[in-house]
Amino acid sequence: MDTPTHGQTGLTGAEAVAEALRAAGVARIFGVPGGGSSLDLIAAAKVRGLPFVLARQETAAVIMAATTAELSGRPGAVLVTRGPGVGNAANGMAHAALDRAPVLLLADAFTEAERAYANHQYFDHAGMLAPVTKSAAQVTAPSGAAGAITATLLRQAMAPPRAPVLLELSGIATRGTSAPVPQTGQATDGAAPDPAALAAARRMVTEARRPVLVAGLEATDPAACAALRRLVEALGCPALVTYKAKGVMPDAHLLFAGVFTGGAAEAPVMAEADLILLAGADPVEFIPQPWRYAAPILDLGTAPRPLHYRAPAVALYGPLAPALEALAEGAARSTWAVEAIAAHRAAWRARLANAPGGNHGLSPQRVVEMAQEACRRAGADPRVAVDAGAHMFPATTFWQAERPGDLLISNGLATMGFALPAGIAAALHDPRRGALALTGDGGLLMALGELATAAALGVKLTAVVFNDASLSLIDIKKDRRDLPDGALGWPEADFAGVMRALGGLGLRARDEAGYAAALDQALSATGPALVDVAVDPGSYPAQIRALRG
Ligand SMILES: Cc1ncc(C[n+]2csc(CCOP(=O)(O)OP(=O)(O)O)c2C)c(N)n1
Repeated sequence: MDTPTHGQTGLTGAEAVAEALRAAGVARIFGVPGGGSSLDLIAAAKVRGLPFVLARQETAAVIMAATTAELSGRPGAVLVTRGPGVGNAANGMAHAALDRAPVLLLADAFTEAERAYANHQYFDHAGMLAPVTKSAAQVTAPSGAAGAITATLLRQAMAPPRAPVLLELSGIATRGTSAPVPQTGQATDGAAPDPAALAAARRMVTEARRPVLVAGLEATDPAACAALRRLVEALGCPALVTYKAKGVMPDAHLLFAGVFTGGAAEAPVMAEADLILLAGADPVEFIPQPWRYAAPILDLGTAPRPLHYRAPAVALYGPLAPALEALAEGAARSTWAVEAIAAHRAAWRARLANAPGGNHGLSPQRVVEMAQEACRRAGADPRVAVDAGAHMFPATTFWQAERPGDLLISNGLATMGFALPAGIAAALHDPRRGALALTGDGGLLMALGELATAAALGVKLTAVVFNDASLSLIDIKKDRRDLPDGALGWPEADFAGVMRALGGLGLRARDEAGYAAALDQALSATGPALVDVAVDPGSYPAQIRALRG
């Protein structure tokens, strides 16, 4: 066991790292510890009032940290053991990379002395994670620079485009000579936009008669969101949101025109544009289909994009809020009529509607709508976390968001197993609002252990499982292929029973009346609850055709 070396001044490496995390505004550390440095770090963090949240699996822990980062605007932190801990965290890190979340992964590592002989559990952590990390560093004993190294990594993670970073720790119980903890600067908000690019952008906006704005993940920043709404209202133009920007323009807003994925469902309104204004929309948010529109693009973003679907005519990169504010100032009204925008919105919703449920279960659309109706009845205002799968289409279309962060999703990576850990993190972040996790049964099975995490924490979380005993999104794509039995599905599982066994409230619903009653009961519970609801997947194929073309 590492023991602190006394007789030297300054902090231990673990203390210096914990101080740097706290100075950067990290809210809590998630993870699954190993026996080495991660234990030192948990203890040092505890003394500094920084709680540790034990997850059941490392990728879930990274998703929790990434979600906390998205919601707080501060870096997320997660600690894992060396070897398998890092391996298990890799998919979470890929999520953080492609969903632009500033997460610091703190991984136990071998000391220099151990590296001379150790093979067991050793692989090159930084090499394995290189494609999904912006930077990586090590703290090895004894190091007086642990605080500074941590602060530098956190700054890099927060610098646009935000990204995960890796810090390998060994021997951090040792006291360094001195370890001053520098203040971690927040992302440089507020810098004025480049005058030439701004002038070009202004000209484009002024000359456009029918602009359409697409808000993306970078516009969830509160100042950017406020400025974006001012710009849209000044232009009186349709505004669409990506999945991650749900709520940047509220679904109930007169100028809200739908969700933009780059697919077919939103094409009619986009096709009428004479200017497409991408506002903080990262190309990672669009589905891999060729760009459909001829209108020139004005690209506003926090940082240049390495790859575009279509090269923008004008680009303005830097802090988003000042750029949007500068464009809103003096922006003239477009020729769009609100009635035309309302017609587009209604037609978009109609195209994506699910058919009524059948013998197999409820309409997926009704599962979403009824969940929101039940929240209103209960006076509840939970954030909603959505998993990857066919159920995400009704969830992202029919869940009505009002503010950024109302809907959480893995979109850049689109990983299954997201909704449950994200919901837990959202409920910890804001216990008053709590969270709903909307998940397919396949996605839930990938993160099932986190039901135990939710139960142990007692968080206000309701998981709604769209139970169709299959990987429906993949089933839709099988076409005429003759697949063996069991390739895309399984015997129906009793998730309510699983939830009860793990210490939460578990309920099962097989019709609308039963579902409404189960939701009421779940939403009035003080701790976590799970509603296992049978859904009829029959209308997914038509929905995905309407969505993607
Ligand atoms: C980790 C991971 N593995 C595989 C996939 C590919 N994939 C996307 S959706 C899906 C099926 C999801 O099934 P389920 O969770 O039951 O939701 P449903 O489609 O039935 O709504 C699969 C396998 C993925 N996105 N993420």
